[in-house]
Amino acid sequence: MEMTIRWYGSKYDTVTLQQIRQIPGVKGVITTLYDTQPGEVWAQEKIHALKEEVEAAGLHIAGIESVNVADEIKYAGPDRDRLIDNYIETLANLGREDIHMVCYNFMPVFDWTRTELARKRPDGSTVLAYTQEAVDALDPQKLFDSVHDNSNGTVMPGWEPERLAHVQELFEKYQGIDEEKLFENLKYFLERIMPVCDKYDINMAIHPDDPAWPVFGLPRIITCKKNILRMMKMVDNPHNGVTFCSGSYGTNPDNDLPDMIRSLKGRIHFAHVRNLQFHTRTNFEEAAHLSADGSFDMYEIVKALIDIGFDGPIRPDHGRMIWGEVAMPGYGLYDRALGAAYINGLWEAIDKSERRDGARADGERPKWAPKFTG
Ligand code: CS2
Ligand code: MN
Repeated sequence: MEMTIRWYGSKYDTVTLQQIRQIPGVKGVITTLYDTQPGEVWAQEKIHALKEEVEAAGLHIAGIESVNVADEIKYAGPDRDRLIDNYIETLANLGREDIHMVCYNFMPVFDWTRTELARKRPDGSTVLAYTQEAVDALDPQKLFDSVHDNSNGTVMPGWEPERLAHVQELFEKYQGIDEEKLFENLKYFLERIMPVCDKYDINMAIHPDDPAWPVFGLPRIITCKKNILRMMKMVDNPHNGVTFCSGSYGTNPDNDLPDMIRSLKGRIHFAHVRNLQFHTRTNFEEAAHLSADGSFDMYEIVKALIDIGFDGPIRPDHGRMIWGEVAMPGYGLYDRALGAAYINGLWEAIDKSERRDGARADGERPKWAPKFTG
């Protein structure tokens, strides 16, 4: 695996590349052209400039999150072929710049949904949280307004004001789109983009729907093992893969995360590792990455990734807001840095104990030889 941090670009992120560079083990960022709209072609010069900026800071681009898919592709509107052509051109431009992993999602209208952006935890940190009751009591426009008003002056990914200014109209476009239709539209999209992915060796990594069930009556399909395996099979190309996001699949406690990871061997191109704390099945909040702070056994998640030989980029996901930081909710520096350090620690411990202790059951230890690196 390669430890990475998501970075929104110097114009949009409160975290700098120089800060990211100082997190132990981080050499790669996952980034995006945050000022492009879904459906637009990403110009190669713009990608190149972003790459140069990242490289000047001693880092590299380990992948893109996200090249967003236009709603019109998701609901199969009359303009979808032109929009897919644009997507293909964007992928080719990324490939020409030697970028080989693209995260995206296929959620109608909204990206992830949370009902609170700053729920206070007993230790005074604040986190993103979700209750079904709050969603049931709100209409989509109100939810959008509250996300917008509570994002510390930042634009939350997937909640772009330009697109969501017309929430009601967007909802109407999805009338008649059920799970089956959405699967069909995803298949159509994937079949059209696979040739360019093959040509430039681009791994597409679909992000799961978050939460992993329909919200506001909109269908959601990337939610569980059965559906994700159906998706892998329906376009059976290794470039058609997934982002394994523990916090998103984990919103449904019936999802056995280590088992899902094992069943996706070879098709996980990107991993988001984070923890949640459940109060009830539909009332949860995000937690520190540490197992003891939330509901998940993070050791088992990391172990499953190691067991399948996962070697793609991995990143801590949403962090808590701590130590007085003011940043995009979920995307401050401090708690994500703690998360990266923790995941790195788990990884090193599990990896070494499996490779070394497994091979040295007789108790022999490797020679103690601190490295001099000059
Ligand atoms: C999510 C998403 O992983 C995350 O941080 O909150 O915003 C994710 O980036 C998108 O769904 C990927 O397209
Ligand atoms: Mn995620």
